[in-house]
Amino acid sequence: MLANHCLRGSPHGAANWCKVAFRATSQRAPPFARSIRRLATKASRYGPALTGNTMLQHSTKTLLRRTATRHASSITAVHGRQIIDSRGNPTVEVDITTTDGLFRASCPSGASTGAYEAVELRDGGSTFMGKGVLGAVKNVNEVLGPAMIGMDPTQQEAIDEKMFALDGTPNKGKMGANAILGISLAASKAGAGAKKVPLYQHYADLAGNSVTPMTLPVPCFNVINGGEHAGNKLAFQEFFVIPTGAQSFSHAMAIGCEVFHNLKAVIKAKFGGDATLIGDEGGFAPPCSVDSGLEMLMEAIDKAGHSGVCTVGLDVASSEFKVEGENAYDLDFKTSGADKDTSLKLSGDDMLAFYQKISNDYPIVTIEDPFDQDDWDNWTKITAALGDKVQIVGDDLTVTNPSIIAKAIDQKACNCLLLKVNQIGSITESIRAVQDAKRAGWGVMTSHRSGETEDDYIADLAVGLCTGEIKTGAPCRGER
Ligand code: 2PG
Ligand code: MG
Repeated sequence: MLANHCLRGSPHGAANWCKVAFRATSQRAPPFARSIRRLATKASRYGPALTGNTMLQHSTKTLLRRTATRHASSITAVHGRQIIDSRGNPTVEVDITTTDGLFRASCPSGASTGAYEAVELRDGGSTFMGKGVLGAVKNVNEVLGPAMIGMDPTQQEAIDEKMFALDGTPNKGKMGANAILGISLAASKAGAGAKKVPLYQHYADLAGNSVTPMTLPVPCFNVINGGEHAGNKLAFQEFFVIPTGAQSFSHAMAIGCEVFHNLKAVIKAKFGGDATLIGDEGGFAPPCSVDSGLEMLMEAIDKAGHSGVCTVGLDVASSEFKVEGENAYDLDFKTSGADKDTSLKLSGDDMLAFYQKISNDYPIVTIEDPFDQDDWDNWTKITAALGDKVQIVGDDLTVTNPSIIAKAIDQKACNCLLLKVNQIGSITESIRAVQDAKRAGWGVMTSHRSGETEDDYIADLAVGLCTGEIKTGAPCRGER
């Protein structure tokens, strides 16, 4: 069953593909992707994005109802520790104990990080290649955590604001966004626990969203990995297959898996078995170009019998290959010396022409980070040129930061927000970012990071914040 009311007000033609966000049915998803599995078992659907007074009224009513029926809860202990993420790098995990039990959360970490993201505190030195997070853990255990004792975990904004005050910097550079987010996330789970509601319900309450009806998001499967996420020469970072014509979330999952396996066969036939090794997000990392990657994707969709049901998308992550000081992008940025193909250095106009061409040649519905995070002119150009039929997604551009989102709205630089909570470092600011994006009529895609843990809160964010779209990598590897 399809819901046609999510993301109401998305201005661009590509909004149609969002209309297939799924109402949950009783179906169960395959057991490989924890976040996706949780979505599939939530028998709920969400309503249209709310604005202004309506949002406030819903929020107040819902909160009053909930607080009236629950016992007061308070935080009795906070404990942080260092754990290892999906890429073998340390990250922060936090346990919050309340009068209702123990609640655990962990922070993800990016590779193609935006320059304006909140500061992820790393220890430096030689241990773990300088990537240890013991300093951030110390801040959790000795500064932020003790300040949380006695607080009500349902009061997310008060919790986050207290941590912002203790940090005192505009980018969380003192305590570390990884320390603050670890507590913010764990507190949100404790808040849901105190209210005895699922986490997605708590996020919906915090955002002032109507809790019923709810809808599951359309999964965007990143089945070809390039850029900073893979050892191949491919410049573009992510190639999505998107089952926009699926009838339900479990149908979408089946389609994603079938295309993934068919793509493996297509790649093997073309390049041999070695080329079916995978990148950081579980997608294949073949030695292909952008065109041949899209071509193989279409072949796999066709072979799987899903032509007409699937569209495709890209995360270019172009900040990684912008040529410093020039209006140019180096699509052969991973090669140096005599082997470098200089014909792959394209100007901003060439890039735009390329996006226009591939959007005509393939059923592309979404393009993320088509230009560098500081290349505002080209962002505005592509949104004017293609935004009616292709969703233009800000990731490194907007870094889930309400003040940068305001600039992007003003400059009409994109029409969709990529939601990554660790870019900004708290649940409260992430919710604000989503609300601002929706008020501007943008779409919102909830996102994992390329370095992940098995924490599956993004599934709840996607449902509770009514984002309608989610990307969690390929249907391959447990953390995806
Ligand atoms: C992205 C992400 C996730 P990273 O660019 O959108 O796919 O990658 O976490 O490396 O920034
Ligand atoms: Mg991105």
